[in-house]
Amino acid sequence: MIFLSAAGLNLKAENLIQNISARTTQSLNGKWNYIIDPYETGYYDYRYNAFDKSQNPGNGAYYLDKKPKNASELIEYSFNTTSTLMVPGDWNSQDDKLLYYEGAIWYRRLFDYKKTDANNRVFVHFGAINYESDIYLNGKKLGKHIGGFTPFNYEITGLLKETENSLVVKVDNKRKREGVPTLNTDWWNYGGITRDVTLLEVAPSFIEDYLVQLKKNSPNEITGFVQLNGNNKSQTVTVQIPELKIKVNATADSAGKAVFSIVNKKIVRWSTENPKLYQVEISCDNDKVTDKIGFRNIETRGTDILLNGKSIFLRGICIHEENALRGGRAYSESDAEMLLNSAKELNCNYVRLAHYPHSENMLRKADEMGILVWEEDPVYWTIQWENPSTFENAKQQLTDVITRDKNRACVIIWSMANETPVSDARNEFLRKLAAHARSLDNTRLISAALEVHGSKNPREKIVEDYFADYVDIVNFNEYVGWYDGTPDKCDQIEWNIKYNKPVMISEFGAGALQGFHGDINARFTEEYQEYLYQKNLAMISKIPQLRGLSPWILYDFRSPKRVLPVIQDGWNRKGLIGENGTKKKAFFVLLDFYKQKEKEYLNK
Ligand code: GCB
Repeated sequence: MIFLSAAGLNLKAENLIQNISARTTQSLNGKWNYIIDPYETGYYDYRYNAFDKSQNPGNGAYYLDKKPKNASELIEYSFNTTSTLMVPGDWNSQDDKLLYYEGAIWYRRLFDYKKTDANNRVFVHFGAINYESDIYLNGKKLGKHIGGFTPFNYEITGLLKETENSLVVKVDNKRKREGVPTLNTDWWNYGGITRDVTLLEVAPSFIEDYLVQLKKNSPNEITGFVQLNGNNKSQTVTVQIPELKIKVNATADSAGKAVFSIVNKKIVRWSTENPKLYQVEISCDNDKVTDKIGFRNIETRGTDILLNGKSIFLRGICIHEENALRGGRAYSESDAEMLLNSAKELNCNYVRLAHYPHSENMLRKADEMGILVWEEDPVYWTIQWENPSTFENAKQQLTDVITRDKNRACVIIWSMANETPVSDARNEFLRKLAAHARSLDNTRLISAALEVHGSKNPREKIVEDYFADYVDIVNFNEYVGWYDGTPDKCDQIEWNIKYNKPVMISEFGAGALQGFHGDINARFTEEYQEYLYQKNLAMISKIPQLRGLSPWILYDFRSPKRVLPVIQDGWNRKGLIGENGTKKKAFFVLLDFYKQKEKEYLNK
């Protein structure tokens, strides 16, 4: 989260509030009025100065949400008479003329709010807005947020009225060279308020955040903290897990942080076969939050990945945050269910959530369904490695996803980046990012999707990367048979991977139009894709350290880079399932492979 005040100064981000759904809330989802503003007329005056930095913004500033007081007053916009967009939701799939739109759109929502207690505090929480947003309540700026896939919140206690509050959000999804991600990606740049907007009401001193997880390498010691927010910080907090008869008190320090540790021999650990979640209750004087939390250990030993001490093979698949069947960004519980059910049908025990943090619903569903998860910072391809603000941006997005999901047992891997070109600046960037991730969370594994290199020997494939020394699992993308020859090439490959660490293939794949049939050598047929999967699975099985894979990708997904008429028409066709929900032939090849792998690892 990066905040700029109206004066353009960097301010400390407001701390994220944990577990919104367990609070007293009022949803602001639904219809919001909107104004399309490609020239940012409502943001800049005619000298290109931002209205919200001016002492006297006048009638042109849309965030003031003005109405003419009489017939002669000049106001050249109106939210009251515009059409509406649904929130949450991307704008591209809601209005034909917005399909390719990249620019600014102003959203406005009116609401009434009556507090349940006059002393309480109220926050507005956004699940995600892509990419940059300026937020205003009742004509006052709350802040600016950068980053399209992470949550943020502002306190609005002092600005709130009982009736007719005007919440105005300027959303801008223009791609930027210095952004994270940058200009060039292979996915749709969905704009809008893409996740829930929620008002939450809390006591004057309340539980802002908490961590309740097993200590690294310990099967029976739960450690963590509770962070309080408010004037009365030095309180006693209580953590209870009734099913385990656990009740522990801890006293917060002057900064409001209470740390605790609980040893209990009866903990049933969360696993993919038995995704056990416990009801955890955290309370202080005037606040109580309950959550469902699983406890598990994850570590690597030599070339093995151990879940609760047992060697596992990660039977995975990559997923974009898109619901091809409905069209548009995925965000809801039912979207998460649909995507993860498809992964289950493929006999997956693991998903790679590419290429940015997905909605919290995905993680909560994966926790319930017993699916292990890779989460990824949107450090993709060629971002500006030497730009300090690009680094700060990537670091903040990583901080926010770790803050949000640190209590989810399903999350086992934090991924720093995808297919980034090796250079000194990139190496330093990723090294610092990984060190930061470890400083925030030492219990999970660090990885990144690296690349493969050729050598003078045309049969040899080398995985060698400065950053591989800093990861727990060496993951790499390879496209042998698609961008690199045809599937028969797989038979020739000799792997040269020197690392004594678990190795996984974070991507391989081939495009196929569902229902398009032909020869195994004909590109874009289901048969080509099926053959490529057969050949690739045989090829990667020769890697002795192989402990998992996540082929590219579960569903076909939209990408403006994919322009081939009839075959692509704006879709990346590497899905194992077509945009209509029909499984392609390769789906069943991978399913068979995963059934075998499951058997093979049963008694390890
Ligand atoms: C990749 C990228 C992924 C692309 C995919 C493709 O290596 O990581 O974002 O969509 O290849 O289809 O080319």
